[in-house]
Amino acid sequence: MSAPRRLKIGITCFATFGGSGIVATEVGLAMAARGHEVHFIARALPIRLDPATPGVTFHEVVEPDHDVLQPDGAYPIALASKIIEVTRCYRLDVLHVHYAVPHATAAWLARAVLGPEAPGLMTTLHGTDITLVGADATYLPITRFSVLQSDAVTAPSAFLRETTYQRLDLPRTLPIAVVPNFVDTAVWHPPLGPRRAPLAELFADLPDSDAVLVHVSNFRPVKRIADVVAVFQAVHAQRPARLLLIGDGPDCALAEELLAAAGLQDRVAFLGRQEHFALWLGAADAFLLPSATESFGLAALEAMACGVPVVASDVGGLPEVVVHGETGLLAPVGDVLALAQHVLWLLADEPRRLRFAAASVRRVREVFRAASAVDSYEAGYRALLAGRDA
Ligand code: GMT
Repeated sequence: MSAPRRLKIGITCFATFGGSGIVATEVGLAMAARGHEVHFIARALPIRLDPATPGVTFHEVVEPDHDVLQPDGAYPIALASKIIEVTRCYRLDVLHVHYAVPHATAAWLARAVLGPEAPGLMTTLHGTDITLVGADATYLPITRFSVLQSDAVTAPSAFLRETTYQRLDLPRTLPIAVVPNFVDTAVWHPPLGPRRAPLAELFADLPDSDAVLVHVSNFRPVKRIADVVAVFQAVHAQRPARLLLIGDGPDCALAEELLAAAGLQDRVAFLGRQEHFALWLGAADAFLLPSATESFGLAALEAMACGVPVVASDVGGLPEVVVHGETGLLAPVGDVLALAQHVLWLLADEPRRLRFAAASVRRVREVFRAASAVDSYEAGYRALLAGRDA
């Protein structure tokens, strides 16, 4: 039997901090490690991508500076042009775009120009591209059209698959495969040394009895940063607590303001944007994710992989990630008192917290294995190519 053909794969994603770019990068790196030729086509070097990785080439999308097209307005056209250029130069077999808007649209445009030499197209939906941006009445017809024009469509959760059918009014005959987010457990694992040791550089004095909570996000309104602060405040009212905030975004200032108003700023460490924060995660007792919606919650998965139980909103794809009462605890969106009670209950009994921590690590290793997700994407590429050849 001959070896499976080496594929030439183009990957398009947003390069900034955010789950979709991270997943895209991990998929590309894993494909390169499997011997495929991978071309990242993005506006900037995607976060966590080392361009020196063997088998990987980075192609920067540059928007020409013309007065009539503001730089942002030019992005989809510049991206389509780059996809055309890279496809012609490297003869891409497959283009895998992450985040439907405007990536699937730019891919459709590029394929229309390329004609018979066009690569197959897989579109991976990530969440706000459907729930927020794509379903906006302004963009809806184009989002729907672009998703329909893809040869394969994936979503990270059953929740997002169902939401996409409903919001975009798509026919059920269009398959949307659920490929969950995943983490590299060689990077995201429980601390090997004393769990709280890294915190010594953040807090001069940290009694063992203090609870340590952590939140990681892009600090956008959907993350409900005010609820992170309110939960922390309610926990601290019952037992001394500390909070680690990792990430950056529009609502960072709000967090600072609310924490200062509550007189809690000295109990909080703002760590800003970080690429590698497994050590900080592993030092915490619980991870807070009170989002308004979440298609999956990659940050929750990273916390679980580090042995940190998640206390989160019972919304979107989160119940598919966090098993209530086993790896974490869920409460309705906005119910900060219930979330705080969950944290207090979890931390009231150390053997209980350890049970949740061990169950979290186990679940990541059993259900969200990188190899399974990468197998699914690779099989998807081959199936769509076989479909085209047929
Ligand atoms: O969380 C964000 O706001 C960033 C966003 C993105 O598109 O980068 O994340 C979305 O995609 C992630 C990767 O698939 C998911 O884990 C996040 O749950 C999802 N965010 C939302 O649905 C709000």
